[in-house]
Amino acid sequence: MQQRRELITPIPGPKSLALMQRKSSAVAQGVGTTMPVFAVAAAGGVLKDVDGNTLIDFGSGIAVTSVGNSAPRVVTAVQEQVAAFTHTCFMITPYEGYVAVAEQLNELTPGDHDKKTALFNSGAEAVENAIKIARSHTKKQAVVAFDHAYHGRTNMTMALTAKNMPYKDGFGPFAPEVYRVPVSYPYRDEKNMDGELAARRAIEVIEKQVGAGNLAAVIIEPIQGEGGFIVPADGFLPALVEWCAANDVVFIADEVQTGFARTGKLFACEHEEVVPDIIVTAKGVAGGLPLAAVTGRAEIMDAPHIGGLGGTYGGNPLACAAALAVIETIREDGLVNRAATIGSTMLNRLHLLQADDDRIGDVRGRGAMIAVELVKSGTSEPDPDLTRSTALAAHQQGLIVLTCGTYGNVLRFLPPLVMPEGLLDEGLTILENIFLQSR
Ligand code: PLZ
Repeated sequence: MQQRRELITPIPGPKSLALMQRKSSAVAQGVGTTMPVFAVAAAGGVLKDVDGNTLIDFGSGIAVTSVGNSAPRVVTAVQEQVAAFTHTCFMITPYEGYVAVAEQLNELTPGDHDKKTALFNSGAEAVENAIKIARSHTKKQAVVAFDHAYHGRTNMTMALTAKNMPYKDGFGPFAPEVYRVPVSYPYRDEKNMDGELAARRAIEVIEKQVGAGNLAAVIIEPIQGEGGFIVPADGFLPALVEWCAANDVVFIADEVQTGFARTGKLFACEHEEVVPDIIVTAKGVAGGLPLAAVTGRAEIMDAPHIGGLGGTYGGNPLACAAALAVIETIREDGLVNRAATIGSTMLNRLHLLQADDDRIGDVRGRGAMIAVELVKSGTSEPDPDLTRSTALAAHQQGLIVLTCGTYGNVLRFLPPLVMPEGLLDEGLTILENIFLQSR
């Protein structure tokens, strides 16, 4: 596919608008739309719509197509698998692909201890299972999650998720025995709040309000995703891991958004040499096919009885074939380093922009997971309106960007790691011009 932005109609174009009308009539409105543009093809750094426009993709379908859409090795692997067999159910008659993915995950995830893996379909389903496993292992029930956390839309994961609108409103009651504690949010914490102090603040709440004797697991995104691309202060994650280890509490890293080379390491935990007891992965693992995994210490993973874990489709053979191709692509094409380079380019350009524009309160992130937090000029008061209007202007110019954040004031950038340098620069220039023009 041609790696070039090309707009031949307004965005959205007439065919997209017509399809949006059909969508509105046929699809439940609860399933929202960030950008009313219907896709027909995507590859490398671009996505083509039904009207023939080609857009630059700074979203990767929310950090999923890290190896690029329809990446060549993924296409071949899935085509071979789809012609061989599409499903047997791994719990009925197993197949090698599932085992091979488990072996790879056991090998590649942080820590050199014995590990085991179980596969599922979605990030939320994997998080649910991580909690089941931690409870089974510890024989305890409480779970601690953090302010600004996002873990999914199922009942347990809604309980773990912090933000009410749009994820939880009206959908309760939520799973019990979930407790929320403060995270480290360097931009909004008091200035003296370093990582260790922030960890102590969280641990004090845990000890006072939950009690280690009741606590099965602490779950955290090493960089919070939907909550606003919040990178905790150095030392925060290691201090939590240490406390968990000393208190028979399973430390679960939710790397659904940060995993698989996204942050310039294979896993975001590696930035601080954090070794989680359980790591949850999804999204980037299978290049767009639905796959998720729970990988952890063998003795923890083997706590549930035989038959206690599973699901009809978990570790579907097409998704497993895709995952093996993704892992090969990341390794062979050096995508971990590529993510780090994308990160330096984005951070440099955005810091320059911030120096001239005091509505950009913070520039943060790691690798190809970068965001700007937008505020009212010269304050730290969130500006969700500016965030919305900036994203809309980008969309109209053929640049796919997403927003996030508890206050709806974070513009986030998640380009595929195969984004050509020229398109990365062009996307950043579009953003710079939007900020210049809206001043
Ligand atoms: N954990 C850290 O980022 C999914 C959600 C989009 P599923 N994030 C995108 C939306 O509005 O639904 C996510 C995540 C983290 C878990 C999940 C859940 O993964 O595959 O969407 O279930």
